Amino acid sequence: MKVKLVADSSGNLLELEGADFVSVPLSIQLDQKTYVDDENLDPIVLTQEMLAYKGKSSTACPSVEAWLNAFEGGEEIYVVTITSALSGTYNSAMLAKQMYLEEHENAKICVIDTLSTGPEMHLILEKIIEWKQQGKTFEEICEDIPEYQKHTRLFFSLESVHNLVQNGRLSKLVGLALGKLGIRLVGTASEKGELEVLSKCRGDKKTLASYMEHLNKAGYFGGKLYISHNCNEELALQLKQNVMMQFPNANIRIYQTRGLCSYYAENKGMIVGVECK
Ligand code: X90
Repeated sequence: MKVKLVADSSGNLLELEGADFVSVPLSIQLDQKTYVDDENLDPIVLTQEMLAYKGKSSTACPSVEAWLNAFEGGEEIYVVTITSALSGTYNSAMLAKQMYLEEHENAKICVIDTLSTGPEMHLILEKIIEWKQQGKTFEEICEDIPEYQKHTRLFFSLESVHNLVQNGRLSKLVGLALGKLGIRLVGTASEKGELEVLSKCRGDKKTLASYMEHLNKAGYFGGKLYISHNCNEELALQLKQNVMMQFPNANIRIYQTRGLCSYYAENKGMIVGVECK
């Protein structure tokens, strides 16, 4: 059985160690220009152009065709998507699954709605690789993923929610409250897969304290903690330092967000995926 792992580009991954992996891009539209969130996109340039651009902008989920291309050649396929509460990505992947199975009777496809995004998707993908290496079957993996999802969480901090509000992914009221300079919104992916506001903080120090508080509340125990940030390695490194003080053996990774997450997290936004008790 040829095993394939596929995720939409909100997972911020272009490749994945130990797997035959394909990233399926969402796209971002500023003015007349479309940015496809693939390896050719420079998220730093996108962020700069976003800062300079004052007009309307939007995003679009992958087409069914794009998913079908990614599935091609796969016999045992695991598909990891951004939350279906905020994007049509999961739906288009489910349609593609149906079509692929009509053409490939012996193939098996498991589509996972992460009810989250970014680094939490990364954690789930790595867990699938680990289980495959241990020899778990397709059926076992499909059954065990929801169990693993109970032990992962997503936290984020945003300096601007302009693009989330503009695209109807967050209420205008929250956006207004955040309008003041220097205020960051700290939040989490809710159980329903929506944005949930946890606190509003002024400055990096309070933001970091808020992360630590919520990590501890969630039962973070020093396992994997993957930090994706948009042009804010400084804050990511500070969070790493804070976490290491409490959990010296924490498994921490830091990386730049790709296009979709850069667009919604905006300049200086940070998204953190963690394993919890
Ligand atoms: O289908 C589309 O056009 C994509 C829409 C995506 C909308 C939300 C993306 C959020 C990305 C922002 C911080 C983390 C929020 C997590 C909530 C579950 C990142």
